[in-house]
Amino acid sequence: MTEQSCRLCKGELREVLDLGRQPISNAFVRAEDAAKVPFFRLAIGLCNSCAMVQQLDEVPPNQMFHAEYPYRASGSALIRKHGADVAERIIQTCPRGHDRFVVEVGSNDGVMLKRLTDAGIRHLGVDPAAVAADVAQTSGVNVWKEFFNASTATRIRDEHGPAHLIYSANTISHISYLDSIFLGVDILLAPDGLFVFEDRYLGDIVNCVYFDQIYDEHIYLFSVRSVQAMAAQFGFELIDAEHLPLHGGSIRYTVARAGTSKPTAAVAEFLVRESAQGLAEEATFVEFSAAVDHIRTDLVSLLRDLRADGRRVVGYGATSRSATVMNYCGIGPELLPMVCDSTPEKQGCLTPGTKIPVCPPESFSNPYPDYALLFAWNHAEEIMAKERLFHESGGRWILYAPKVHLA
Ligand code: JHZ
Ligand code: ZN
Repeated sequence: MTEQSCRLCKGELREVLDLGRQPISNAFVRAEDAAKVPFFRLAIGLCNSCAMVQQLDEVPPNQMFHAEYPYRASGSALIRKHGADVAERIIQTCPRGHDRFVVEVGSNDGVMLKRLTDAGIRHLGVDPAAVAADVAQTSGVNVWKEFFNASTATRIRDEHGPAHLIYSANTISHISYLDSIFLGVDILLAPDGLFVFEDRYLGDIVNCVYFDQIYDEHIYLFSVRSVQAMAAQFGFELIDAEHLPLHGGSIRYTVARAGTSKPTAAVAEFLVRESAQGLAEEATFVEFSAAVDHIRTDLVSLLRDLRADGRRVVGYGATSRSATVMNYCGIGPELLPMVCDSTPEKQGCLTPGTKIPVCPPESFSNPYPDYALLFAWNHAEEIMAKERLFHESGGRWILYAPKVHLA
């Protein structure tokens, strides 16, 4: 089904980019199941009223976020540090002697909640990715293996009382039914509680042509303006926005019940910058689309030239984002015979749609290829340090945003 109107404010949605037919981005399956991976149309639209950028079509949530969902937040040192920093901040701001209750929506393998568990803070993670939740539970984290919504929120409140903080990283923008999410927050949150969520930032996506941030799971591409409108629509208020360098640029949004806190100057400053950047204008996305098209032309011709020269090129990081790049550009095993990835759940499987074998990182150095296409560019520092010998022995990294270039 294609949406004609904004899921949030019912304003008119204008299509601004079509990335074609795409598979479920995290459908890493064995060869015998590769033909069964479902496809959908990946296109985004801009709401001419609240400026929310969102997908026109959507994949049913349980096709994406099921028990075997393979992403593991703890797979990167950067994310482990981030989880620890967030937990530390929560611990520091918990008034002594107060019984605080923290709920995390999309707690994955417990990368953040583990720290709260160790600090003795009352908490609950909610995540339908049961196998990842098992990892969290093994380290003592409390998790409900469910989707968060108004009904889950009611049951959590009945069992545990109100939450003082509802935190979420890289999850809220993944949920199409945000009315039920905000209703759940309204039910669960204490009167002076805060709803804090972090998500990829549209401003960085547009600025750096991170078109691979567009895939099935990212139903919405948030901006400060659109989140402010969304919060207001559900009786809440955006009171702070903080830019984070994670995932190529994210924002931590702090939302409170309307009228309970004064918004910081940062919110107004972001709105001014977003308006200068044209984040609510179709013309901005016309330019963005042209840049995306350019990347496809340059990347495919580079890979073809290297193949013609007899060079060996492999992919690094079977990210969700790589599904968009490979399927949009038509990069299959003939151009990229393998993709290395440290996630055991992805190894031995094929990349969705393009059917490239995913191999453990040990295959990378055995022997080193001539070039490596870095899909996990958000972990470039960590990966390049780990694979220092590759570069030292003459190998080159291929990056594709904002333009195709070598490093
Ligand atoms: P990474 C997922 O996106 C899905 P993905 C989700 N939609 C989202 O928003 C973000 O996470 C938060 C591998 N790797 O983190 C592991 C190595 O091989 O960019 C991962 O498969 N070696 C919820 O999938 C991939 O790269 C390494 O040294 O785009 C990175 O995936 C490191 C550090 C990673 O998320
Ligand atoms: Zn709207």
